[in-house]
Amino acid sequence: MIGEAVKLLLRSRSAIAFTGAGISAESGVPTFRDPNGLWRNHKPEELATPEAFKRNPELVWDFYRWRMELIRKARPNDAHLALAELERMGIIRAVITQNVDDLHREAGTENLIELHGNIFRVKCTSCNYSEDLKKSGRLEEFLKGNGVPKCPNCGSQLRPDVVWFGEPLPKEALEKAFELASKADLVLVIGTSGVVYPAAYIPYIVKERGGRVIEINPKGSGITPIADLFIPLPAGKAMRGILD
Ligand code: BV8
Ligand code: ZN
Repeated sequence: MIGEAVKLLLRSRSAIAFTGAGISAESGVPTFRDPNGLWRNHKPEELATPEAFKRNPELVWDFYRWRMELIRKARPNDAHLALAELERMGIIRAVITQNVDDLHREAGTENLIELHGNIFRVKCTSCNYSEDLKKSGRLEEFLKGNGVPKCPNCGSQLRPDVVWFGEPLPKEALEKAFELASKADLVLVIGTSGVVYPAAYIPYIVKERGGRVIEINPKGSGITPIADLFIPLPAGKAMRGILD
C-alpha cells in the first residue's frame, strides 16, 4: 500500500496535497467532527458562524482564544514535516489546506493555500484593518485579554480572520486552489472527512481530469469513494512510511 503510494507519487508530474483537521490530530489539535471535537457542549459548527458572532461575540471569542491557546502550543507532526520535505524534493507542488492552525507553514511548506483563513490573523468587522498576531508580536497580550477586542483603527469589533460556515471562501485562495487542482495529476488527501464544501471539491476536480486520488485517513470519508488508493492509517505513520 505504502509502496504503491510512493510509486504513484514518483511517477506524478504535478502532485498536490489537500489536508483537513485530521493531519493536525497527532499534534494534539482536536478535529471538528471526531468524538472529542466538542467544545463546552457547543458544536464548533454552531460557534464558527456569523450568526453566533452577532448573537454572542464574547462566547465566540472565548472559543477562539481557547483554540489559539491550544494551537500555539502544538507543533507540526511528522505528516506536516513530510509534506514540506516532499515539496523541497519537488514531488508535490503545493499544499491546499482547510486548517486554520498555521502548522503547515511552521513545518516549512512554502506554497500553501489556506482555504479557510488563519486563526492567528484577526480583522476588523468594519474597516479593512487586519493583523497577523504572530508577526505583530501581540499574540500574548491578545490571549490575556477577554471580551471582544476592538479595532485600533476605527474602534469596531475585531473578529478572527477565518471563514465561518455560510461565508464565502477568500476568492484568490479558492481560484488558485481550483486552478492547481485542474492541473494536478495526483492529489494526496490527508485527514479530512470531506463534508465541507466548496473545499471538498478539490479531490473531485483532480479525479475528473483523470488525476489520481490517494487518501490517508484511519476512517472512510466523503472522499474514499473516489480514492484510487486508500491508506487506513494515521497521517504521521503513513507519511513516515512514504518518506522512508
Ligand atoms: C459556503 C474555519 C456559501 C473556521 C471552517 C449542505 C450541503 C452541502 C453544503 C452545505 C450544506 N449546508 C451548508 C453548506 C455549506 C457549508 C458546508 O459545507 N457545511 C457542511 C458542514 C455540510 N460550507 C460553508 O458554509 C462554506 N461557505 O458554502 O459559503 C456562500 C457562497 C457565496 C456567498 C455567500 C455564501 C464555508 C465552510 C468553511 C467553514 N470553516 N473552518 C474554524 O476553523 O474555526 S471548516 C472546518 O471544517 C475546519 O476548517 C475543518 O478543517 C473543516 C473540514 O473538516 P475536516 O478538516 O474534514 O475535519 P473533520 O473533523 O470533519 O474530519 C477529520 C478527519 O480526520 C476525519 O475523517 C478523521 O477520520 C480524520 N482523522 C482523525 N485523526 C486522524 C485523521 N486522519 C489522519 N490522521 C489522523 N491521526
Ligand atoms: Zn476598523
